[in-house]
Amino acid sequence: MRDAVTTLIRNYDSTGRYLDQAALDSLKSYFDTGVARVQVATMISAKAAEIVKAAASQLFETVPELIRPGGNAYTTRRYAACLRDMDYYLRYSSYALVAGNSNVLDERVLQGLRETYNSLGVPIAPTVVGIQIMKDMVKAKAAAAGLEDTSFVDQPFDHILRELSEVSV
Ligand SMILES: CCC1=C(C)/C(=C/C2=NC(=C\c3[nH]c(/C=C4\NC(=O)[C@H](C)[C@H]4CC)c(C)c3CCC(=O)O)/C(CCC(=O)O)=C2C)NC1=O
Repeated sequence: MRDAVTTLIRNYDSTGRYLDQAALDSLKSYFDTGVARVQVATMISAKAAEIVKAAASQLFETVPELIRPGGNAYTTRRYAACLRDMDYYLRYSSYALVAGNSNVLDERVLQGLRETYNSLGVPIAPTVVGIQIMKDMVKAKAAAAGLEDTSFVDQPFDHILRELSEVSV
């Protein structure tokens, strides 16, 4: 599992270089957003259950077939599995936010996920919608908490969205 700093050092070490201006600029931008990253992760930790519940409701309003007979989230067990998956995406996104790097998502969440979803018939497109809704909610809450620039919040969510969307096309 890597973060913004270890990834950078690893790259420079592999070619035996001292850190150059580009490296220092990249580190500076990571440290400049450091406190904000921790603030957003703290907010996510405190409101995770609320965010997952609200995002799932919005998803099921948008795609009601999911929870009707024949839908993939129909039955209590599958409904719970769906919310649990959304909680996974949110929790690991909060780790990736603090790390400033998406490696934790690749290693712990995305590896083998498409195969699992395909074999169980879990539809990717509405999963993407659900993650997008959580991203928008987290950004709105961060902005409401007074954060001026929430653009760094996009990174982990967009990473998952990109990786998942690749399979749906
Ligand atoms: C931490 C990393 C991690 C992830 C990401 C993960 C996902 C994951 N989701 C699963 C199932 C599932 N995932 C869903 C999710 C959904 N169905 C829908 O219609 C919606 C679109 C969507 C919710 C947004 C459902 C319903 C199942 C159960 C499918 C079944 O058993 O038939 C399964 C199969 C095993 C199980 O049911 O627990 C895995 C492994 N597991 C992990 O350990």
